[in-house]
Amino acid sequence: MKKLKAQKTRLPLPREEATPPEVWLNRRRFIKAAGLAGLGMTPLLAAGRAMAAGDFTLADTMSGLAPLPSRLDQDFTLDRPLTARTQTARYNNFYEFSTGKKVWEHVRRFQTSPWHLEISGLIKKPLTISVRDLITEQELEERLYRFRCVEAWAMAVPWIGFPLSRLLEAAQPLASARYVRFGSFLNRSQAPGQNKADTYNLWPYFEGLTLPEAMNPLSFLVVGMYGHELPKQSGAPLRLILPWKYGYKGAKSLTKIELVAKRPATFWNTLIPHEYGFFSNVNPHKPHPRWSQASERMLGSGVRRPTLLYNGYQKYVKHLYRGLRESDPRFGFGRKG
Ligand SMILES: Nc1nc2c(c(=O)[nH]1)N[C@H]1C(S)=C(S)[C@@H](COP(=O)(O)O)O[C@H]1N2
Ligand SMILES: [Mo]
Repeated sequence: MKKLKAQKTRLPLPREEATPPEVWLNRRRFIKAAGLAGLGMTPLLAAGRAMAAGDFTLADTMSGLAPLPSRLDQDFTLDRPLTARTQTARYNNFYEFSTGKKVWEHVRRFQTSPWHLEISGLIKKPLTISVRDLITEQELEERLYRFRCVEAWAMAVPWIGFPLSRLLEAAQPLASARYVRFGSFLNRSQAPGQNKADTYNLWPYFEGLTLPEAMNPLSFLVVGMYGHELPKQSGAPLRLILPWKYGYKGAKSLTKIELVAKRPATFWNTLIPHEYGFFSNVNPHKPHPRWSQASERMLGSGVRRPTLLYNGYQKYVKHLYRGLRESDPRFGFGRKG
């Protein structure tokens, strides 16, 4: 997203074998049956040893992540192989730590436990809950989702979490609540990117959805991936995943969910309004001002695929946007994008 800098179309990364979803599912079954969740770490440690920042390796960012038992949601099937776990761990967007992709090199000091999520605003039941309690109290699901960054790279990931609607319903939104605002953490001593006095200095990261978008069954609060807790660089301990939207709509390392009456401002839209709109649904026909969105490049394999409208999730979300322009007063008076 760096302004004024063209995006590279190829990654200088070695190819790595991705996993067909069937193999992932069978492996999960095997691991569950044998109680061997730790086994999944072995190839990863081998790969991580070869990548080090000083004495800190990629493997260090993933060792010690607790396995998270979950139930596979069979509704979400993939049309492509899963992205290898190490690829999703070593190529990230997380501007609190770095404007480059090797975020993992900068997360060592980041403390993600204990962690609290606050739900506030136009609701009957304001609530602050620890992520520990969320993980033990919520029934966790595993969902295989496509993921698309606005920069035209993509991945396919087995996320673990639960529908955002569950928390919102428990909070009991008032009739006046029309939007949901999301806020990430602020910790300048642990997140080096939050000290930079440059154009990105709007911390903490903030995003927003309409209430119907937030209540959509696809909107997923994520606490894990690949059978384990989230690595720090992937937005530990809690992030939002909205598979029909560009990746930046889903805030990582979430601390706040607030129900509001007016369309909230968002981080990227505030910084570069003509490039990053409020809705930002994946759309091959709407080019970014600086690049095409017609195709995407899979992390790891480098395979190019045609971009799917709503990232292939139109049956779940199309109705939310029928006949609606971003400037529609029903969606409040934000800036167009
Ligand atoms: N707090 C926060 N959340 C964020 C970002 C960020 O910089 N800070 N980047 C966004 C962008 S642009 C993308 S593509 C995804 C990247 O998630 P990943 O690194 O796990 O692939 O996180 C999104 N959420
Ligand atoms: Mo992104």
